[in-house]
Amino acid sequence: MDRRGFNRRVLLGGAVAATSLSLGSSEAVSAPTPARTAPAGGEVRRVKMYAERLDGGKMGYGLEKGKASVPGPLIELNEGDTLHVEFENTVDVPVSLHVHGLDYEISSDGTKMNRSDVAPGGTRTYTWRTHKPGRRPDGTWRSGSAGYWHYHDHVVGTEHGTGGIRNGLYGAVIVRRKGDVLPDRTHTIVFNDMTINNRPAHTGPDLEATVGDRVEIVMITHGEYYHTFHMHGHRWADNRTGMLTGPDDPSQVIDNKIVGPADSFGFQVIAGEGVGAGAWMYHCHVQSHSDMGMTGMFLVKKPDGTIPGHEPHAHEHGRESAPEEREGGKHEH
Ligand SMILES: [Cu+2]
Repeated sequence: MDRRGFNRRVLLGGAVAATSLSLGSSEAVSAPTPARTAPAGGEVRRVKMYAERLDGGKMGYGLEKGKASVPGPLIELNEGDTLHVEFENTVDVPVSLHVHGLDYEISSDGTKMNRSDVAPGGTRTYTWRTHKPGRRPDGTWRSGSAGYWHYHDHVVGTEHGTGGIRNGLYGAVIVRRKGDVLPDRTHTIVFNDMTINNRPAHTGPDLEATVGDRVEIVMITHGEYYHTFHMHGHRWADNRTGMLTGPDDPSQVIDNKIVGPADSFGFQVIAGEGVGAGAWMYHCHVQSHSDMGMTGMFLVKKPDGTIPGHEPHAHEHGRESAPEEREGGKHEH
């Protein structure tokens, strides 16, 4: 639609329709129905979580025995929710669960300092709470829990969990605010030392989508180095949700973000919006890091399933097949 047509719609009072049309312009990649949004929180939920040893010296968290993955399972909450994590340690050294960004009492800290780690074969319930934003009695504003956070071990190897994190004991936590737009699919990408999700160099993980899908990325960093996360053909807002709230939102729109150990952020993109299907790279933009293999593909398919110009596996020099790891790197639901 040209600008004149757009203005006419606004003048005719079709503000809602015009707004949704303007997002998609004349391209066939916008969602045809209003985005789904997060409900109000306030639920009390329980999950079982296991720490397990994996092949290749790795360790992982899982929601079922024998199903541990690197990264661990994606935990999604709404502001006001409480989560009780009944955690079982199936490995032969103490392991813990330590979360960033959420509310927890010291007994759920997951450190040796306060004996909140779990001995081999033991179990412990960690309780994570979240809260809505609001005004304190003194008039100052208290932020809500909503954000892209993460959890990790804090005791394997050293009292800071350096060995646990290095071996794969980490995962993503998303806390949503009522009204936050929900994605079609969420992927967790962790730059951990010189790996992505503890995978061999040059092996992704690859993220698959169809043009028009609303794809959410949670990006976490661990290890010793700084990195820059870059994605080809897609941009996001550098704010809590990674999305602009409207035309006056002052957040900077970026396609590259510098990150360091224990940082986390997230965003949503409409796959192929304005650019179409393709094998879009994402990678660390520290040049030596990308050259050493900190790179993967955002594989955006046409509705017929094809990707123009992309020969499957053509870019995968020396790629090792590791289907169980590929599964672990994705959280599709
Ligand atoms: Cu890097």
